[in-house]
Amino acid sequence: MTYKYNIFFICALMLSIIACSNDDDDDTPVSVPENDRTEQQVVDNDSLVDYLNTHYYNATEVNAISNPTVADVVITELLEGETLPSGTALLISAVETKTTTYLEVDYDYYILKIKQGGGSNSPYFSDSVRVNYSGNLLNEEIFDSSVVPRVFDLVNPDIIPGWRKVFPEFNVASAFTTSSGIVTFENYGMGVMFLPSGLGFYAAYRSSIPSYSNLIFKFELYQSQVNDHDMDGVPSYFEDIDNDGEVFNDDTDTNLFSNFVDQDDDGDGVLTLNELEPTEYIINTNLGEIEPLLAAKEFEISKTEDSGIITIKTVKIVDSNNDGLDDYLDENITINYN
Ligand SMILES: [Ca+2]
Ligand SMILES: [Ca+2]
Ligand SMILES: [Ca+2]
Ligand SMILES: [Ca+2]
Repeated sequence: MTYKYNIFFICALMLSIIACSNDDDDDTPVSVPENDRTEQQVVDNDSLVDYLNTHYYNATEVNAISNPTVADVVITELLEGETLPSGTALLISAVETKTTTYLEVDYDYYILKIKQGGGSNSPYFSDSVRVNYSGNLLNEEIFDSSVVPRVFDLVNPDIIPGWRKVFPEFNVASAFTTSSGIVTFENYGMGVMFLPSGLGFYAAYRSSIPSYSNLIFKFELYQSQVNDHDMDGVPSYFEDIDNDGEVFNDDTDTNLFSNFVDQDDDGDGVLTLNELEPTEYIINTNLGEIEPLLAAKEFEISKTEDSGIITIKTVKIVDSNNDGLDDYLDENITINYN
């Protein structure tokens, strides 16, 4: 487990350097006046549904591949009067329709799920993910794609909200192998997302992406890593207090730092990390001991292994006065557990 995470971090660091240099081209977003989101969603959804009704993909061919890649999925327009070629599926009958509320507007978006992914976990919306992807507009123009797998923090401001909605619907790879420095992933999540502009870049204009563009991303989801952005012991996905799948709008102490980047969430002077109950587990695997199951609001903050002895440190959220408000969010409780 430790080995896997180390690999992840090293690659994440390397890839973020590559990613940064790639982003230096003339792709700076330009703002234009924003359309009404509800009206724009109607227009966008009409375009998306029309696209899904008039395009098909090579279903039989792709489904026969055990680890299909972005390049294997071919979407083709069904011309007027043409019959659907055998071995293909019309997108409208192959996609799952999803709905979400974002910035108080209800959005429909569509997922073509080709492989669920065989790994045991799915990313949380605030995790970092390692993916391969190719993004194009409805006119087929590819505006961005990864040459090698890239790592993205899904709550980075540059990341579109649609990615936070879609990746948690898939599982990561079941395994990976490394040979001559090349990492190969097995049985990863794979699909295509069809997003309205409101879950994309919306009004922002880039050289290759006009304002209000609906976006299509083909992707392969390899790995994910739970983020705790402020390192306060509470994972970022758990700092979404209103449970709307976004972390930017939760600020318990209204100090303008959202909880996921606030180390003292209730502003009571005791750091969140100190308002959590710490536990250390020592597991001697040489004696056949196994790792404990953690409580519902207990999170691992470190894990080390040495000669078969595993040491796990956790923190647990507590509500010491049982008023339904956890201590780290309760400014009237200031117990310091450290
Ligand atoms: Ca939220
Ligand atoms: Ca705050
Ligand atoms: Ca926090
Ligand atoms: Ca408190």
